[in-house]
Amino acid sequence: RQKLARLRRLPAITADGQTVELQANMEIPAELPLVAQAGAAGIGLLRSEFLFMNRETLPDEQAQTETYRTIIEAMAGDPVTIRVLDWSGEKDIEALQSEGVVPEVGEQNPALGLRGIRLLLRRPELFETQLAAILRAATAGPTRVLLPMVTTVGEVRAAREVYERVVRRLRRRGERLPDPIPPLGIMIETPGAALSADALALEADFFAIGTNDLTMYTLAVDRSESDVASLYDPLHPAVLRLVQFATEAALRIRKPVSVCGELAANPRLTPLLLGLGLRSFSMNASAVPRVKQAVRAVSIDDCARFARRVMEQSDPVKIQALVMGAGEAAE
Ligand code: PYR
Repeated sequence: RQKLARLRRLPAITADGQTVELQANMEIPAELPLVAQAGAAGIGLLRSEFLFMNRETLPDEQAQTETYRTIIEAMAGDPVTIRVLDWSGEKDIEALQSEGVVPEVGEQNPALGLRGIRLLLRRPELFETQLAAILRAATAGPTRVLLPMVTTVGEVRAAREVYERVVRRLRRRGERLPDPIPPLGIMIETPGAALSADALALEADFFAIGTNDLTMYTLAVDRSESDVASLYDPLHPAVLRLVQFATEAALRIRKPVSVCGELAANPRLTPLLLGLGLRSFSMNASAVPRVKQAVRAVSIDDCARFARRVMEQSDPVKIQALVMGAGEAAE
């Protein structure tokens, strides 16, 4: 077994020479040292909710710009994918309530409610401020913008119109803008998005597959509910087929696609995900060394063969056995 610490300086490259991108998910800037320590090649998912939490007023464009810039600069040339605000009814963000951005009366079913891009398109001033801040900060290094909870091509088109309007406004203001303008991608985290991935891939610049929410919505399971938690299974064939469908839709027209849910953080699943054609993963920083070790241990041909065997199965128990068995063989 290779020392995990030594792996930090080694490239994430398969035994047969395929480069794989291993990035970190980040929730708060305090995690930056961890990201550096883990040897992650950038931030694949920067959740921006922290900017809006524990305060009574919304952060203005300048404050947001400075925070994003600090993070982009700290990554020193490695890319940072910033997910715009993914509020949903169960997230208690006081500033959004006190400034009247979100309804005061809670939704019956927040997971199916005014979440992510749905809220941002209803509150363009909130969306525009965040996009303007990201665009200004992005002069500091490679940046991508990620839209949460997209389910229709219309949402991507509407979001891109807002984005382009913000670019024009900043230009008129005489702001320096990044060249090129950061790509605008989407989360694939509902079965609806996954199954229309071919259409969405034409509109979005990249995909980030969020396997946690995708599993929840596909299997209709909230894993924080103990009575049903055992039904929560990211290896359920329905979830894997959606991941495969979305991945292939992106790859067919050469759009970048990554996985940023917990599936990506489990080194036993690395061969399966590589075998499905995925080459980019974002995970908790602490998981990067073990996943890198798993990447370096396998060849793409073997992974593709293995993925075909897994995808032939329709029984979650057999899939579990295959995947865990392969993991043990690789260790
Ligand atoms: C998800 O997997 O749903 C994320 O948001 C990462």
